[in-house]
Amino acid sequence: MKIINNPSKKDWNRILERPTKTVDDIEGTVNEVFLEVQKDGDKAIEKYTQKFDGVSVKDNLVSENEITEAISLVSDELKEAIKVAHKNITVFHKAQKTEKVSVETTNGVSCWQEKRPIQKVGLYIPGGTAPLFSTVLMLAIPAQIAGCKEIVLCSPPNKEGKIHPAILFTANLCGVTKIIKVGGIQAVAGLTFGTEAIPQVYKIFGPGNQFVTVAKQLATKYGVAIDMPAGPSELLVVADDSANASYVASDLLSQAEHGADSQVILVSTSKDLISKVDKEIQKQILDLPRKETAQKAIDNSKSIFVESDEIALDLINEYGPEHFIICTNNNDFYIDNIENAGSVFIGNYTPESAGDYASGTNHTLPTNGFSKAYSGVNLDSFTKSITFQKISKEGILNIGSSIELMAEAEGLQAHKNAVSIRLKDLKN
Ligand code: HSO
Ligand code: ZN
Repeated sequence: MKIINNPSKKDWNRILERPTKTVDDIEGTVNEVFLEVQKDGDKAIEKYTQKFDGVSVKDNLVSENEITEAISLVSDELKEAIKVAHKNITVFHKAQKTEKVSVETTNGVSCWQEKRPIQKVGLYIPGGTAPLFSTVLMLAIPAQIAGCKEIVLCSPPNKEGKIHPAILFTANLCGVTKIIKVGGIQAVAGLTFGTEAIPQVYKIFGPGNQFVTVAKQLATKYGVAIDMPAGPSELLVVADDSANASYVASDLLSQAEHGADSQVILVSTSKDLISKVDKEIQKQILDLPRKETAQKAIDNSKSIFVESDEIALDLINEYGPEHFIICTNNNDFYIDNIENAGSVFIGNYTPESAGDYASGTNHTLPTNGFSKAYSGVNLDSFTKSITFQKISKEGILNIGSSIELMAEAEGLQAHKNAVSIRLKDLKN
């Protein structure tokens, strides 16, 4: 990792810059696939699955038989582990349910707010080098708790035209209503327009490569909501001499192995810790099966020495990490004052992997500084709030003249009339 010593504030932005890629050339392809899926439906889906995934899939709906087969292929040990995670994620997300909010703002004027599930949601689970069945838990569990009626999961088929058994096992465990073997841009386009095989949905969730990310953005132009703009994984650790350097190194590597474009940052008030962590990374990385990927990410990553916790905090809030690990003598200072982070992990025994899999929190989180304005996926991501109001005769007498005056002042006579006509009756 590159070591940066006490950088001045004006350099923070440059130092903390994320590895970016250009999307210009992708947009053309995404547009083309969208237009074709909109026009030709499943025929276009089949064509692009052949083209991008290199496999011919005639019937892309996963059958009961395929699910039964997948269940038999997952080891009992792994099934148990997934169930432990399932339980904790369920407990945490069920606890996020809120009561209806109801108040009488003025005598006779009742207002309330209630949440309703988004009826149809699409969950995208990437294929590729790591089959992220844990992401199925993170998306399908809150969708089910929220009460979404249609939960459609799309994931790309491998060269044998199959989805990884652990993904199918987990989807089945979490009450996914339809599983479709389709990935990439064509999956997002299918969920956006609907085809005979793929239901149209109101909101699309889940991570993916750049193509999926750009496709999700295009989906919003057609009126489909998305969870958040996605980007490569990030982790920022703040640690001092109270931290265990080998634990810190293991955490940094855990995010680095996601992709060459992952970004991991260590911020510390201790030069000694920085050098210990660096040595540990070099040692631990040798044993990783994904060491090449991790090394590329580490090459782009930074250790930043700062002189105080206050400066560290400032810098971290400026960056807004997706994952933030705190391992210092002063943990409460960071806990109380962190403004921008997707998910926070505290102390020597809270590895980020815990939140990735099994502690109960969600791992679908805002990257690329979006933690300044976005929340990670949570129960509310699968609901929307509806407001209600009921006004009595007394209520309209109480607020009617204010409405009349405001409507008049905005030049909206019909608005005023809707109140005046009632007040006149009530006053007679
Ligand atoms: N850290 C990833 C999630 C993940 N990790 C899935 C392992 N499996 C993005 O938050
Ligand atoms: Zn991870």
